[in-house]
Amino acid sequence: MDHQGGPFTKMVHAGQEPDGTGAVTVPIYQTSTFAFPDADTGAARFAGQEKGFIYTRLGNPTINACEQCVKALENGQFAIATSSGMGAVSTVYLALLGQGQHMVGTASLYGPSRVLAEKHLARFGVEATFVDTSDLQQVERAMRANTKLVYVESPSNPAMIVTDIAKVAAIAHRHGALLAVDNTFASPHLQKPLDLGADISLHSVSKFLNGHADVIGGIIITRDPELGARLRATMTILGCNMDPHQAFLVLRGVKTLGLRVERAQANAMAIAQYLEAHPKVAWVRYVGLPSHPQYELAKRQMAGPGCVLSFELKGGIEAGKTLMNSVKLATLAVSLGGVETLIEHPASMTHASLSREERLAAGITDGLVRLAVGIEDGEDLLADLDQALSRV
Ligand code: LCS
Repeated sequence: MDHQGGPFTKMVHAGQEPDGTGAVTVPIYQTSTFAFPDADTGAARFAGQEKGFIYTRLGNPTINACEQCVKALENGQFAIATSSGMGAVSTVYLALLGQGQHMVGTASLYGPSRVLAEKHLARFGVEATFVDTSDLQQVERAMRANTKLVYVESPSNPAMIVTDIAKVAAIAHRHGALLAVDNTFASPHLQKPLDLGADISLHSVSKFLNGHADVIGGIIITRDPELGARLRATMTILGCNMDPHQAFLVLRGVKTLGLRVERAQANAMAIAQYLEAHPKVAWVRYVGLPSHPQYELAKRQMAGPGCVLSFELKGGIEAGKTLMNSVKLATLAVSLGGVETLIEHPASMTHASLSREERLAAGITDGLVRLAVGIEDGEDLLADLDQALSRV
């Protein structure tokens, strides 16, 4: 029942059968620990010989339902929910990398995902090389004998670079490495990395999966039992578990994932076309525009171009600031993937932790503005941008 049906059916039902009470909505099991019927059962649960809950950091029915649902959306076998997207990234890195080992990543990653590798894991002897993963030759050249992980964000935040997941999976596997894909920007509705050959897919659930800008969370999905067990063991020892209340909100948000993404995507397409034709706009980077360098690849790999775009005004960062200060409907805030439209400046906000050289190499120019389009009326969003651009 769980894993059958189309994507919209799975969003509403997967992992969410009524429990013994008949509750139609999965209840919030707000408990830290679970009573054992007797000592032998407690011991058997700890030994993994008997199924059953023990302690919420290790598992909980509400969190479990959230994991089952998202896992079904990406055709995975195992899912591990985490306290945040960074909790998911940390779990993947720490589960797969050790002293003397190396990872290759997308240069234009979400800033902290890169900083975690380059500045923190480096202290423990892990090496990292960040390249433009849309260029397969750069990926191939970066691989070393000790490369254990290739870590791709596609589309990438905020340069919207698209990486060929199937081809990078083949490179990684040929070198004995695993491929993890941060699928946050596409969401499970538009891209299924495991179907394309990735070993791991992960998300900041704070974005599209939850969708209402009221939860921080993350999730990791895989098909491999050994990998699933290793990732879960790492998450529980790090202690970056999702909370039952978070899981309840995410389950509620996921029910409308497809509806939200499809509507926001239609708005994003209209805005991208409007901006590309505007005389004050220098360039627009949107996966759905034929001007995007990986437009054809994205059409093959994704079910749609998504809801986020970046652009730069001819007047550079000063013009961009005027625009960001002049919008009235769009909100000046970081994050994305919610029902509301958000606008931000990556160089001074989400990607300020990278050096200017690193940002430029990753395609994040000083004047780049990121627009995460929501589900408002498209005409209202266009009118808002139009009045803001008239002030530039
Ligand atoms: N991966 C991607 C692609 C992200 O965009 C983010 C957050 C994370 C991981 C981390 O997730 P978190 O821990 O925040 O749940 N991206 C943000 C952004 O672009 N603006 O604010 C946060």
